[in-house]
Order: sequence, then C-alpha cells, then structure tokens
Amino acid sequence: MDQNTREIKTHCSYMDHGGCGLIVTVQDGRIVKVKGDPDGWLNQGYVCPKGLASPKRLYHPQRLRHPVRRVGERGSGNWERISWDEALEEISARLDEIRKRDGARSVAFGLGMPKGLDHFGQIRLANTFGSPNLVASQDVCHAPREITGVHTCGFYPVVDFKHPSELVVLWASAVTNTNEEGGICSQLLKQVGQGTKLMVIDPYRSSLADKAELWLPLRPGSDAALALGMINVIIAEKLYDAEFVAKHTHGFAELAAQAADYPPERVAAITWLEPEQIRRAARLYAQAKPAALAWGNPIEHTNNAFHAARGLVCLMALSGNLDVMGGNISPLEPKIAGLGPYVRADLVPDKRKQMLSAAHGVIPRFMTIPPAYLRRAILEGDPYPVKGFFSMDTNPLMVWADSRLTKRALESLEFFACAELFMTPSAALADVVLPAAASLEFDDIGHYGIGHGFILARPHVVDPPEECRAPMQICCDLGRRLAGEELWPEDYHDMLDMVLEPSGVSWEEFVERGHLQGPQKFRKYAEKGFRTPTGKVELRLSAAEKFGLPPLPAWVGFPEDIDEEFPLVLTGRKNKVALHSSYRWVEELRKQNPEPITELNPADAQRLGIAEGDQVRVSTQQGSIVQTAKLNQRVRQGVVYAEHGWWFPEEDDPLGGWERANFNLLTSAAKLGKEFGTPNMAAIPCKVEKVA
Ligand SMILES: Nc1nc2c(c(=O)[nH]1)N[C@H]1C(S)=C(S)[C@@H](COP(=O)(O)OP(=O)(O)OC[C@H]3O[C@@H](n4cnc5c(=O)[nH]c(N)nc54)[C@H](O)[C@@H]3O)O[C@H]1N2
Ligand SMILES: Nc1nc2c(c(=O)[nH]1)N[C@H]1C(S)=C(S)[C@@H](COP(=O)(O)OP(=O)(O)OC[C@H]3O[C@@H](n4cnc5c(=O)[nH]c(N)nc54)[C@H](O)[C@@H]3O)O[C@H]1N2
Ligand code: SF4
Ligand SMILES: [Mo]
Repeated sequence: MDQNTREIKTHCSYMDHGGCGLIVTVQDGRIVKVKGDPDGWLNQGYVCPKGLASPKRLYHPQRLRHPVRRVGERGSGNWERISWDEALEEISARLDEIRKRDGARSVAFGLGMPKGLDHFGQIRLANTFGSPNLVASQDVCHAPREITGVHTCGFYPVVDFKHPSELVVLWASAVTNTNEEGGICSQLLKQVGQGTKLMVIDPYRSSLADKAELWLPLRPGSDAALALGMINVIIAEKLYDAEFVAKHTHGFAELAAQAADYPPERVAAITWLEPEQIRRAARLYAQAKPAALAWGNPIEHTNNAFHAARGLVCLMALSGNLDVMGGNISPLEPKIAGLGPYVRADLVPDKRKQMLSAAHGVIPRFMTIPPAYLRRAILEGDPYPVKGFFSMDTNPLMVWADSRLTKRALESLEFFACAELFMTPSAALADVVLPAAASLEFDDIGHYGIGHGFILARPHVVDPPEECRAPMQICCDLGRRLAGEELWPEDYHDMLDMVLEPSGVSWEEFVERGHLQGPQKFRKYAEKGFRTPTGKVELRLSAAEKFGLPPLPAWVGFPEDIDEEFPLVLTGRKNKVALHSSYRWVEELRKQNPEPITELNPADAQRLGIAEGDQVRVSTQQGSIVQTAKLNQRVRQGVVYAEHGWWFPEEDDPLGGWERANFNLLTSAAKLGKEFGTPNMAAIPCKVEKVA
C-alpha cells in the first residue's frame, strides 16, 4: 500500500437497515475498494452486493453538486444554480413567512426510512421551528409494530439474532434480502447452520423456506387472522407457558374467549391455508424454547396492521418468549442522550393536540403524521391547511400510497424545498433543492433512537464533492436561521457529541471501538413487571377505551376483496439489490436489477397467456402500470408481486418516467387503518395482462 492509499473502518449505511462493518480502501481521496470487516460486530466479514456497490453512488456525473432554484413551472426541469447562502436564505424566508401568516403548524417537515442521525436532526428541526407536523413513512414502517408493542407489553419486542434460538419464525420477514432491524442475515444463517429450526409465514417460498420445518404460504393481508388461529390452538391445546401467563399477563380469559371464535377451520378459509398447517404452526412455535419471531414489514401494510401486530405480541407472550435470550427482547440502550431531550420535544408541548393526525383519531402515541393526512391538509385544508414543506432523505412521489394524489399535493404547496443526492421525481417538483453529502462522506452515528440497544460509528472515509453538505449540517444551517443560534450549533459534529456525551466516550474513542452497546439483561419483568398500566402483558388492553382502541385482537376482513375483474392479490417484497426508490441511477446496482419485475406463479401466467419477459400491465381499482413478467414457482398461486420504487433517471422526462412502473399508482390513500393511518399496500385485488 503506497502513502496515498489508506484503509478505513466504518459501517455501511443508507443502503438498508443493516450495519455491516466495512473496510474501505481510499486512494488519492477516492474510494477504490470496499470489503466486509471480519471484526465487524454484526456482520463478521459479511457484505452484500449493495454494500459493495455503495461507493458508486458517490461518483455519478449527474449527482447534485450545488443548490438550485426552480425557474419556470414546477416540474419543468428548469433550474438555476444559486449559492448556499441564497438557498438557505430563501428556504428560511419562505417558511418563516408561512409561519408568521398561518402559524408554524402550516409548515410540515418530511422524512423517509430512518437512515442516519439526520433523521433525528430533522425531527429536532420541526420541533425547534415550532411545527407539530413531521411526516414520515412510519404508517407503513415500524410504528405499527413499535407502538402496538409498547401498548401491549411496554416495549418494542425486537428479534434476538445474537443468541441461539431453537426456532426462528420469519413472519413476513425476508431478512436475507433486507437485513431488517440491524439483524444481518449472516447471523441467522450461522444459527441455522448450528441447528436452529425455521418456520416461514410468507406467500413467497424463499431459500430459507426451503430449509424450514414449515412454510405457510398464506394469503397476503391475512396475518391477523392467522395469528388468532394460532392463539386458538395454543389455548385450546394448553400449549401456553402457564406460569408466565398466570403471573405476567392481563386478560387471558378475555383473549381465550375471543380466540375461541377463530378455530383453524375458519381461519384456513380466510388465509388460504389448511387447518392442519395452522395447528402445526401453533404447536411448533409454542413448544420451541426459546423461539424468536422476526416480524416483517408487510404485516404493517394493510389497515389491519394494529390487529396483526397485537396478535403477534400476544403469541410471543403466550409462549413465554418475551424478553428472554434468543426470543423477542427489550434491549437496554447504552448511556447516551435520551431521544426526547435530543429532538427537543419540550418545545412543542401541545404537539398531540396540534398535529394533523389528532383530527383523525390515530393512536396518540404515534408522533409522526401519516402521509395520507398531510395530503388532505394540503389539498382540502383538513383539518387546517399546510402550505410549506421541507423534506430530507425521502422520495414521496414514489413511496407514498397514491402517487397521483402526492403529485397534486406537492404541486399545490406554496413552497417546497428538499435535500437530495440526485434530482428524483419528487425533488423535481421542489422550488429549491439542496445537494446532500452521501454516507461515507460525513461522520454519522447509526441506529440511534430505534431501540436496538446499540449505536454504530460511521466515520466518513472521503470528503463530499464540490458543495455537497452533510445532511445533519443542513439541519444545523437551517436550524440556526429558523430557530436561533442558541438551539443549533454551527458545526454538525457538536450534534454527534451531544449523543455521546452521557457515555463519557469521545467521538475518536467511539470510532476506535466501532460501537457502544447497552447492558445485556433479560427477564427484567421478573423484578419490575412490564411497563403497562397493569404491570403485565396486556392480552386485553386495559386502557383500550381511553385510547379508543379495540381491546382484543380481531379479524375485521380484507381492506378490499378480490372479484371477477380483479381476481389476483398484489403484494410486494424488497429487492435485494435496491433500496426503495433510491440509487436507480447507480449502474452497478441497476445492472443486477435492470427493470421492474412482476412475479407470477407459472400456472397463473399460463392461464393468462403470459410468458417470461413479457411486458405486462398490472391493474387495480386505482390505476395501471407496466412491468416485466417473471415466472416464478416460488410465488404462491393467486398472488402477484410487483416491485415498488421504480423510476428511470436515464429518461429525458424531468420527472424520470414516474408514471410507467410506479407501484404506488396502484395503491389508494382513501381507506386507512384508524390506528396508524395505514393504507393498503399488501393485499390489493389486481389483474395482470400481457401488453399487446
Ligand atoms: N434490499 C433492501 N433492503 C431493505 C429495504 C429495501 O428497500 N431493499 N428496505 C428497508 C426497509 S425501510 C424495511 S421496512 C425493511 C423491510 O424488510 P422486510 O420486513 O423483510 O420486508 P419485505 O421485503 O417488504 O417483505 C418481507 C416478506 O414478506 C412477504 N409478504 C408479502 N406480503 C405478505 C403478507 O401479507 N403477509 C406475510 N406474512 N408475508 C408477506 C414477502 O414475500 C417477503 O418475503 O427492509 C429494509 N431493508
Ligand atoms: N408500494 C410500496 N410502497 C412503500 C413500501 C413498499 O413496500 N411498497 N415500503 C415503505 C417503506 S417500509 C418505507 S421505509 C418507505 C421508504 O421511503 P423513502 O425513505 O422515502 O424511500 P427511499 O427510496 O429510501 O428514499 C430516500 C431518498 O433519499 C435519498 N437519499 C439517499 N441518501 C441520502 C442522503 O444522504 N441525503 C439525502 N438528503 N437524501 C438521500 C435517495 O436519493 C432517495 O431519493 O417506502 C414505503 N413505501
Ligand atoms: S447487508 Fe446492508 S449493511 Fe450489510 S453491506 Fe449490505 S446493504 Fe450494507
Ligand atoms: Mo421501511
């Protein structure tokens, strides 16, 4: 290695929820190689194709490199280059004008998947600005699991992949593609190699389903019903952990009475499974000690998200797998800054009353605004108008249900600005776009604030190009103008130090160590009980009436039902080499996933006269898109998978061909789950035809 070449250790980020330790080789200020760090705390050398290609995001010629301001019509693709001072001045002046005229709540702040510390920087920006309206995708991502967990057992039960389990249940979780929750799939694969059994509850037969004791290819969207069927069997056959249930649960008799209405025969008809499969699943899960349940994203993709999540936490409790090693745990955080003080929640004390969602009866604990309600506010003034929007790390036009509605809403805003790496279809509708630095170009702390009991050091390895700024620096720069210099530091590194301060560990030491982990303690309830109103796991929610929640898990039907016109059920799964709508411009990733794919079972395809590689039109009540057909035996008959997040940066269209293959033209934001404002993204009646 010559003197211009260095190897730097950091963690992969902004590519999924993982956090693989990486060794990055930098030569003359450019990244030339990435490999998995054998000492990586989570991954022990593992790295995926996305992680390997991650530096290529940095060097694309069309990457945004300086701030721009719209000239001409919204979305016309005409921009003028402006200085950072002009850009920050314009954004703060316009947002302040709205604040002075209509109140701070008429400005909303936008976020996507939590990617780094800037997620919390943006929440702090909204709070210090004075707005209660922070809009994110949490209606379809984690809020249903986390908040339902908190209501039921006082914490969000995270799957424990770090300790051996007798059984792991992958329930709507494709961990080998997605590395959900910082659980790197290599940890699970290692366990499976050492004898851990698997059960897979998923309409798709993955490679792990091939190895499983049991694969349940249920009908998409029927998870709440299946959970109730399994609870029925576990109670009827007395397979539950009697001691735990007696000492630590509330409402067992009521749950038992409720579950009695869901015998396997009834549930089989709803879920497209056999009654015997439901019995086997219940026995397998209840009898394995310990069993970890990895619950994935699609259970949060229908209006039944609350019931589905409730059912799963009840299963964890009945089987005695809550807060046990190798089960579903409540990790303790290291000694770092608490979230509330960090984001300055105190500055908007009446947030719960003021936020847009208060008018729609969502769970009061749910502190971000479901995108459906933002659009009602912008377009209909319901319950009051929102006129300004500043977003970071998100591409709403591609990722929110009902993309046409999103487009109308973004176009109707008085002022819209965002920070981006690239001119995405959403950024193309903005008034001002700021050029963000990409991960690997700025110092960052990973996994803060998401309850996994650890944080990861992500030191930068190269400098950002030209005028690109670290996302957290952008928060600071806007914060100083919009909220005052006493609330925001000049240099974003102070925001990293604030997180670490209580630990007494400096940034340099943190980078040296790579991660900080909280103390490992299990069965904490034995001494302290559960943090719920009754101190027990609430199989029946004791405060249901107070919060307007259904007290017991139930099956309330599919959001929409199939019929003669739309006889198939459309759902989705994340592609291993893509992240939602991100990085479609990165050639190395695009080569591995060149076009949007719709997968069908070969028997369904044959009936419809569809062959591999055909262009197919996928239609729902809401609209149509065109993708490329892939015939896949692994897809359950009657189910269709389309890919979401597809646009075409290479096209001449300023909005990147957002209408051609965009899954969210097929979804609707009209019928929403009450608890979280969740639309239907996973159980959509559809038809598929070959394009003539
Ligand atoms: N490569 C990659 N990784 C990612 C992401 C990405 O975009 N790409 N996104 C990240 C984000 S933000 C998230 S939230 C996570 C999500 O990660 P996961 O929770 O793993 O979610 P998905 O890939 O959406 O779906 C998981 C599985 O659910 C199955 N499924 C579909 N519908 C249903 C259903 O109705 N019921 C059941 N039981 N199963 C169903 C699918 O076949 C799939 O195998 O991944 C993160 N990691
Ligand atoms: N139909 C359908 N819709 C879905 C889902 C689904 O499964 N099906 N999944 C849902 C889920 S789980 C989630 S979490 C959301 C995800 O929604 P988003 O988080 O909005 O989706 P991403 O494509 O990850 O968008 C992030 C944007 O961040 C930009 N970006 C990347 N790095 C940086 C950076 O350093 N700084 C800045 N400022 N920007 C950066 C990317 O260019 C991209 O445009 O989508 C949801 N939407
Ligand atoms: S699994 Fe996730 S964290 Fe690990 S290298 Fe791949 S994208 Fe990065
Ligand atoms: Mo997500």
